[in-house]
Amino acid sequence: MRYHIGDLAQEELVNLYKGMLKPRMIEEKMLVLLRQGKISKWFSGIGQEAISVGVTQSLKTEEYILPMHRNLGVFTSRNVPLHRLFGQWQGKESGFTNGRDRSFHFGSQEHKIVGMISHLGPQLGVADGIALADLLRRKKRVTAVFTGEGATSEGDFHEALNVASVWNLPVLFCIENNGYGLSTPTNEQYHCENLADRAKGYGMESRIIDGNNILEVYRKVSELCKAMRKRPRPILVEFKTFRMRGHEEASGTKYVPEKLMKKWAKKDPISNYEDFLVKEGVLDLESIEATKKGISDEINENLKRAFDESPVSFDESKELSNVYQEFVYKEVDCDKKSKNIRLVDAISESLEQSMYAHNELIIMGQDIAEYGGVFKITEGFVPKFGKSRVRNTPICESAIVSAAMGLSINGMKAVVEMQFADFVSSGFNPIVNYLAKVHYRWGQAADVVIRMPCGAGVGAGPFHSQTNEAWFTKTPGLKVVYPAFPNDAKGLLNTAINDPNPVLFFEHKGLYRSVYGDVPTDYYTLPLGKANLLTRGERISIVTYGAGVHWALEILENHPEIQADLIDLRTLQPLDIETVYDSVRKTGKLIILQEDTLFGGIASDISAMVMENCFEFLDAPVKRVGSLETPVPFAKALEAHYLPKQRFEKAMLALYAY
Ligand SMILES: Cc1ncc(C[n+]2csc(CCOP(=O)(O)OP(=O)(O)O)c2C)c(N)n1
Ligand SMILES: [Mg+2]
Repeated sequence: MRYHIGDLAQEELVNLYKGMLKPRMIEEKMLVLLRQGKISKWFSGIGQEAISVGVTQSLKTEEYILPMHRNLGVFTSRNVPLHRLFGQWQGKESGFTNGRDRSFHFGSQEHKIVGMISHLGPQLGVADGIALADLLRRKKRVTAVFTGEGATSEGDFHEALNVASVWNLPVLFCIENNGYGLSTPTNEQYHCENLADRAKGYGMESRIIDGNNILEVYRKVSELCKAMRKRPRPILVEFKTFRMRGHEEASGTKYVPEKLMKKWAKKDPISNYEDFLVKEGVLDLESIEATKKGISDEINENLKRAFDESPVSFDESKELSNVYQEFVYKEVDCDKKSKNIRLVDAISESLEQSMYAHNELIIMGQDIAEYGGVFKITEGFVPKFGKSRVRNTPICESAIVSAAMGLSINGMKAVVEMQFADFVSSGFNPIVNYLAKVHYRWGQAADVVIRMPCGAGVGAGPFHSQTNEAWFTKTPGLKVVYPAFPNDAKGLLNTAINDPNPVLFFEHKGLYRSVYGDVPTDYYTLPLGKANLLTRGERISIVTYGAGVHWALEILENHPEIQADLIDLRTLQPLDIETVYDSVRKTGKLIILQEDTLFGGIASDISAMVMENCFEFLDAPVKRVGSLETPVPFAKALEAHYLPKQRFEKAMLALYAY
């Protein structure tokens, strides 16, 4: 291996050596502990240390870095205390996740490290968001993010690189090409010579760097970072290296040809560099021994500390309360001046006033800038807030949701407009796996609102009509809001934006331009988790939300004899179940109406909860009404029968007469 010292100072040379030695020695210790059954799982980065260490040392400490499962050297280079790392791997409280997640699945704002989620790809888009925040604040900073060559096959890789290039984000995309993704060799993973060549397709620069040569990594990456700070832009780097151990320790390396192992063993980044430094007279055997002894003592002391710590204990209320970031709702009232406007106008007003209220709120979505979005909700925003805050995005829901997460990590707020709620499936992974779990895992807020134009009755067929709230009410960590009136929509959206937790905000397209209401003209808020009792009656409770509220109101108007409590849930998570219980205890009869198909929907859960908690008060079985168990059909006659309005009327009258 050839090393060029160039203008590197002696101290830098030694720091790079020590920087690589520490993760290597920690790993060697971990392998021993693994064999003794004292730790559970280990993903080895042995042989790849030059990349983690070289890249981290090229960055400034205030610059974010997003490592993967083989990047222990990132953590040690950022001086994460070893007892905390060990505590993390043992599920102890001194770790970073209170025992809730394992290995390198955590972040630390203190160290500007954002750990991976198991799904690999999404963190590439998160890096985009972090870099976007830096760019908007005119901070001359680089964000570095890692991926293995295997994960470059994920759509997230393509999406994140494309967004970074279109938006000129200073992201250093680092591919560690170590020859294998689990057991899959590169020739079964991709079909081009160098992954770096892909950069051209994204309109981006790239480099190939020998990932086993620490001086090469450090010098070249330092240069790139300098250039990117000066002129923000993404760069793709492919580090050529090799995975010297199994995917994880238990799985072995049987499938790796012996020849390859031998070839790469000769290229070990540490022993080669050590020899070089000795030859150059920078190190001698004595100083090497002293360094090793120092690291070994540090490891042993910290290990003892971690082992001595008692395991985390279960505290149910702590577990439950840590799913969400604490949010103290602040009621903002405004004077009574109001205007009769449509649901669509109320949402637009909320967004506009929130943009004034939070100067670091960014709105992102397809065609939302000059075009104003397909529903024209952000029409006229660009002249007021500029294109940097009202951002058109490429068609890549996953990267944009991930980027919104990155904005939140870097202290900003984001609203993402799904063009149609149906398309959220293309951004599903980061929502349910990243945003929903990040606070519970390592205490990071996901300050993101995802707007969901949803619902049927508009003749739009199976892919533009779904009301898919049940995909999200199932997932702890998300909040789900679903207003039926302009007044609620504005106040609840304002609160959703204030709330630092991820909120799915459902907006029924069929109500956008058909429902009017008096809405205060100034900014105000309404609390999440509070249902609204729209009509009062002693004989039956009707629970619904969204379009169902308007169907129920219409049917009650046609049947003035019916004495009903009509409850508009307004938010589904948190769910105001107490209001439902109170009503059922009074009326003894409950019918739940939802636009979505029944199975697995919120109506089923409410029904079960009422059965469990109010059984003695019930005078009849709880009734659920929803759409037919089919996709949403297009033709009017089909759609009318798919939707539950007529079935609801019949079922309600039958229950009333029960
Ligand atoms: C979406 C997803 N699919 C599959 C896996 C299982 N898995 C975890 S790591 C891995 C291999 C990753 O290979 P590569 O990106 O090359 O990284 P390396 O492990 O080689 O560092 C696989 C298949 C996963 N974690 N996430
Ligand atoms: Mg790999």
